[in-house]
Amino acid sequence: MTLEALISKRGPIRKIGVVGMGYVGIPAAALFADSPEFEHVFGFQRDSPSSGYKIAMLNRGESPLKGEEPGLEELLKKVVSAKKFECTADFSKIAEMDAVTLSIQTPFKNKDDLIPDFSALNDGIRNVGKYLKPGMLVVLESTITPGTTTGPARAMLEEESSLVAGVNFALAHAPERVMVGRLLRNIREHDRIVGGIDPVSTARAAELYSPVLTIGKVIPMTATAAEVTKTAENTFRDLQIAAANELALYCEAMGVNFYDVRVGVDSLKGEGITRAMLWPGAGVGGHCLTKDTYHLERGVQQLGKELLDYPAGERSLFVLARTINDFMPQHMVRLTLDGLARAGRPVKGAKIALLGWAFLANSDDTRNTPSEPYRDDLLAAGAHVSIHDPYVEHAPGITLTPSLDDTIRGADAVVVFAGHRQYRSLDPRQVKELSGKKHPVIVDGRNIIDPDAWIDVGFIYKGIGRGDKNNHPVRE
Ligand code: SAJ
Repeated sequence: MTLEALISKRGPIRKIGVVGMGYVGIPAAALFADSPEFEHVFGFQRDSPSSGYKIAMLNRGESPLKGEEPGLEELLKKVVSAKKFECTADFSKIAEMDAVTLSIQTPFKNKDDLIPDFSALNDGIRNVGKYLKPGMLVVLESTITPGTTTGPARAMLEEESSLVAGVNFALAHAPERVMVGRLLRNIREHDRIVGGIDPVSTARAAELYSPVLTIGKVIPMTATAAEVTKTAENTFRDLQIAAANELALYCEAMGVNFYDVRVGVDSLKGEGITRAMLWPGAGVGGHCLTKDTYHLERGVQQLGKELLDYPAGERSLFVLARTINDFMPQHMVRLTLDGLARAGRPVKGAKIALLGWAFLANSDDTRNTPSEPYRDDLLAAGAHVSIHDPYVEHAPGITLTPSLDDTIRGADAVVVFAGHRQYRSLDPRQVKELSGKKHPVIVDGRNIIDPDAWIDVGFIYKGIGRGDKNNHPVRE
């Protein structure tokens, strides 16, 4: 019997399994359960010491996710009390499902070798394979290296089930595009890339996702194209940021205000001509842009092998973009040292007030924060670094100073790393007073400081992209 016949024999998708109760799987399961088209949803979660607690919480309709997620808790309570969703560690129930999605994280083992750790995802895939039945649909939602769905994932599912993908079961990749803080909205409103290993799998996966989309629409393609889309969308964002960072460094070297140039370049609009220039800054953090470029690179190395035609000996533009973005915290060190030198202050023993540990403005997310390499370099240079962040109470390996005044008190340099709204209203006079210095240094990594207001009260100003101000006369 063909896959199409197996699927039509099974009829419309009614029972759905979601493997991995994390920030992607939980809202996805709740939205599937809330759709009248579907009968029942199981959330599959390993009863492990670190995350087994989620099972009981979810079955009480409570969300184990930290941070605000508008609408999620209410939705969970609704679908649990309607008995349309339940969480279980009993993976054998997968055998009763019509469709199973896997939303399991794929972090990198360590920041240096950038090899992804697929072990948790592979465990999930093997667990699904063990209970796979003819006519079922399996969808991978995790961010994966292009070639994973049609390669290792397919192989593990076939090995565990003795079934054949595309013949006995459907297989697809539908990458998640959610942002913490707007999980439900993103799933409902973002267009959904749906890539099957064959057209029948793509169609079945489109049937699974269409009911949860409100303004978003399904964009069908092959599984590998879907993997490339997900990694490329972040690679391109990282590239755009790197281009802005490089131009900002050039502007500083040429004594030019980057932000004037940006307005100028942006003015060439119309007839579809846009430059979409993003913003330079103290660096690029987070768990998306810092990794997805390397997934894409590994994909082309594995899938493209000798087939890739590229300028001989040249390294990837995308990897160079990563290098430029990762250079920005070092540039912030340079701006700080130049400022201290102008103030006649050796860096050894200097006090640095580091404002912002989160990687994103007005967020508590500290993953891969660019503040960390900056802080490490300043400590290595013999400075004292006190760290403040209004959204972060604690982070591994560092001590945060809760009070902004205490952080600034006695500082030789105040360095803005995150564009938190609280820092936009800093008063230069008060900060100078608190510093107790004749010429304290202010380094602006996120373009939120007005240079003249601080220079006028005696600060030594340094700002990313501000070649017009970085060598200003010091006000006595
Ligand atoms: N950044 C800059 N200049 C910019 C924009 C960002 O330096 O012009 C820095 C930020 O300070 C931050 C880092 O880059 O350190 C990442 O910022 P981000 O706005 O890209 O935030 P992320 O990392 O959370 O990106 C996520 C991604 N979403 C998913 O992977 C589902 C990304 O694809 C989205 O474009 C982005 O959110 C978004 O638009 O909110």
